[in-house]
Amino acid sequence: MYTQSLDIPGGLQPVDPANTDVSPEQARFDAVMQADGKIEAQDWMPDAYRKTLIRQISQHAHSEIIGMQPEGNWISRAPSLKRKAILLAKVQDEGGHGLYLYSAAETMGVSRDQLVEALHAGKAKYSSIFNYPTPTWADVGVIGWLVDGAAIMNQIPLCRCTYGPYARAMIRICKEESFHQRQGFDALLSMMRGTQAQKDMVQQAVDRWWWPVLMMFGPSDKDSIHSGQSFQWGIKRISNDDLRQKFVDATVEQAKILGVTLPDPDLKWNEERKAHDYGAIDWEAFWRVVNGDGPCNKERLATRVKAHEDGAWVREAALAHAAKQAARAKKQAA
Ligand code: FAQ
Repeated sequence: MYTQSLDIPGGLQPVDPANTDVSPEQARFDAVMQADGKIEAQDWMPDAYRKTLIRQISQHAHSEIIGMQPEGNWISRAPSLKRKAILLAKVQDEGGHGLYLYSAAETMGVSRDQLVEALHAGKAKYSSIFNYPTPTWADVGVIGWLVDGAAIMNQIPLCRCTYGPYARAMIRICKEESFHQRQGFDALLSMMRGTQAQKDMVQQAVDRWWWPVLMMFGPSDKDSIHSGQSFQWGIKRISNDDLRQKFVDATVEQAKILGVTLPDPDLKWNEERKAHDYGAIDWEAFWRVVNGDGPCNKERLATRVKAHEDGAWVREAALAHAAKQAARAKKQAA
């Protein structure tokens, strides 16, 4: 059965085998939902289920691809060979995540070209968090620690999503995100054991990223438009606010080990709730960034479009090679 922390009007209705109003396909789908099973690519599914998953998976894929930019910016300037090798591997992993996720979306009947076109035309969303700059090396460490940390918190429950291809992609992605989070924390720990200037640099980066990271989990539950339906379909398992709370509680302890201050005067342990209270999130700022007016939205999109255009020759060469191979195979078979 579903575990859900949102109050869904009507809740999940039991499947009634005597109900002949629904098609056999719908009845099978409902039974899979009821049993908390998996829907696979070849299975019938309601259009709205398909649409919501294409929306979420493609936004997620775009986030991974655009998300390569803030850290990619530092590959040529990493402070040592070791940090450079780690960062290179991490950024490549994010590119790989984007590819698994585009493949998962393609199993639902949409082409990668369509998805990429929507991104490049500014019609598709990607995570707000990747529209902020990385002015120092400490920002790279903070992305690993906090952004990947938030991503793991949000993505672990997605490993149990009812859509099989997405759930399986998420298992591998989460394993890699775990390495990403650890490497960020490790880089920051080294800096916090260094000079005062290094410590200040880390604190300033934490100050820059803390609030945008809390926004990554999406609008508060009362304003989340998709959560109710996504819970019913077993796509979402834990609400935006509950995940945000889990993240805050886990991060406070890690910040103590690092020796940094989280920039929120209202952040304090609430003994009654057995959780931390935290200050108000500036949702207007969040929506401004989501709607294209963040510090780096234009730059991120322009960089992505240029990279795609510069890579046109690679795609053309791959297609020409594939056509040649197919013609050769056909000739041999004749
Ligand atoms: N940014 O009704 P809800 C990463 C939109 S990957 C922009 O609550 P839902 C790895 C939402 O799309 C990070 N838009 O929506 C990495 C919807 O708009 P729509 C990405 C946002 O889907 C690390 C509207 O607001 N992770 O970090 C955001 O139920 C380092 C209403 O919201 C995923 O995509 C936002 N932050 O819940 C890579 C995980 N939040 O579509 C490189 C999968 C909400 O109606 C470096 N996605 N919106 O136009 C999810 O879990 C969900 O889609 C949520 C949103 C939780 C993000």
